[in-house]
Amino acid sequence: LIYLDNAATSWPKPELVYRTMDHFLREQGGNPGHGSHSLAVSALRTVEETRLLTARFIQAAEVERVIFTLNCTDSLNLALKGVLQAGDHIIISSLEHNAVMRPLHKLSGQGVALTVIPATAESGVTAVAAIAKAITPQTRMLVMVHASNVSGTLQPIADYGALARRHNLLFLVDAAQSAGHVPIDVVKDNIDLLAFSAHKGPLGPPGVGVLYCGPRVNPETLREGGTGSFSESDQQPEKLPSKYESGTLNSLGIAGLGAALKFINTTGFEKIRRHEQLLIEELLEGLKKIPGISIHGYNGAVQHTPLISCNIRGYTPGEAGAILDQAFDIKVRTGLHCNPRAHQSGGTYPLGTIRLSPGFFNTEPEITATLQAIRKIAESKNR
Ligand code: ALA
Repeated sequence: LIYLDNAATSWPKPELVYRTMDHFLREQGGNPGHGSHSLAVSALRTVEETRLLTARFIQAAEVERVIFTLNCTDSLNLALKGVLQAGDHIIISSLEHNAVMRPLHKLSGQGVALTVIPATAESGVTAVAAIAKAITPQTRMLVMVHASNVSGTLQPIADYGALARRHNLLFLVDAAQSAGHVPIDVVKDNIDLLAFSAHKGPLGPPGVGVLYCGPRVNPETLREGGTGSFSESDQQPEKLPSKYESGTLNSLGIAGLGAALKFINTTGFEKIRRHEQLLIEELLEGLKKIPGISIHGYNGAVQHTPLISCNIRGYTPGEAGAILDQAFDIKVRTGLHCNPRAHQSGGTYPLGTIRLSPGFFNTEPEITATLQAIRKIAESKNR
C-alpha cells in the first residue's frame, strides 16, 4: 500500500502517538478538569502539556490562548461566527476552503459583507496590493488560507499580517494545510486567529482542532456548558481557555497531539520539511516527463506544501484515482477537495484533480512506484 493522501489526513502516525494514546486510555482515563482524583489530574496534566507544546509550535506567547476544538472547521466557525456581526465587511481570497466559505455564506445572509480577491493566475498567490485596494472603513477582518489544499501554494501571510495590522483589521489564518509543514509564528506575523487540526501536518489523530485566539480578539462563545470551573455560576466563565472548552474534551486525541508534537520536536522540523520537499520534487520532476499529464497550480518560483494536483489525459480524476487504488494500491484524493472556487479559478472545475500528497513517512521508492503506475495509466490512453 502506498498512502499519498496526507493532505486529507496524515497516515501512518508516529509510533509514539499510537503508544501514548493506548497508554492514556488504559492508565490516565479520567476527565481532565472535571474532577480532582488522581486519574482526572493525570489527564489534565497531559492536556495542559499538549497546550504548552502547541503554543510553542506556533510561537504563541500565552498558553491559555490555545483553544482545543473539534477540528479545523470548528475552529474556523468559532473565529468567524464568534467575531463577525451585521455591518462588518471582510476580505478573503478565492482559494478559501468550504470550511471558510460555508460559515461565511451563512453570515452573509445575516448582514456580513464579503469581498473575494482572486489569486493571481500565474503564481497562485493572492496579491497584497489587491487586498489593500479592497479595504473600506467597514472592513473588520482579513481571512486568508496559508496554503491552498488544491495546489499547495503557500501564501505570504507575513505580508498579509503586516497589512492587516496597519489597517487595524483582525487577521484570521486557515493553517489546515500548512501547520506541521512550514513554521508558523503568530506573534511575528500579526495573526489574531489561527486555525488548524491535529491530524494533518502535525501528525496527530483526528478529532482535535486548535484555535489560537490572540489578545486583540474576544469571540462570543458558540457553545456553553460545564467547564469544571466556576461551577456555582450559570454564566459561562470568561477565563481562557475554559470559555471555549465546554463539555468533556477529546483528551485522548489531545494526548495523541502532544505525542505527535514531541515526535516533531525530537525528529526536527527541518528534517521533516527537507524529506517532504525531496519527495515532492521527485514527484514533480517525474510527472513532468510523463506524456498526457497536466500539473495544476504549480509554479516553481513559489513555495509549496508537499502536494501536487494533476490530471491524466483521457481519464476523469475519479477514474484515475480508482485505478490507482484498485490496480496499484496507491491512495490519492480526487475531485474538488471541498474547494470549488480554487478549481474555478484554476480551470479544473467541475471534475477537479488527482491530488498526490506525500508525507514524512513516504519513501523515495514509493514515489518511483507511483510514477511508474501513473505512466502505465497515461500510456494506455496516450500512445
Ligand atoms: N480538507 C481536507 C482536504 O483537503 C479534508 O482533503
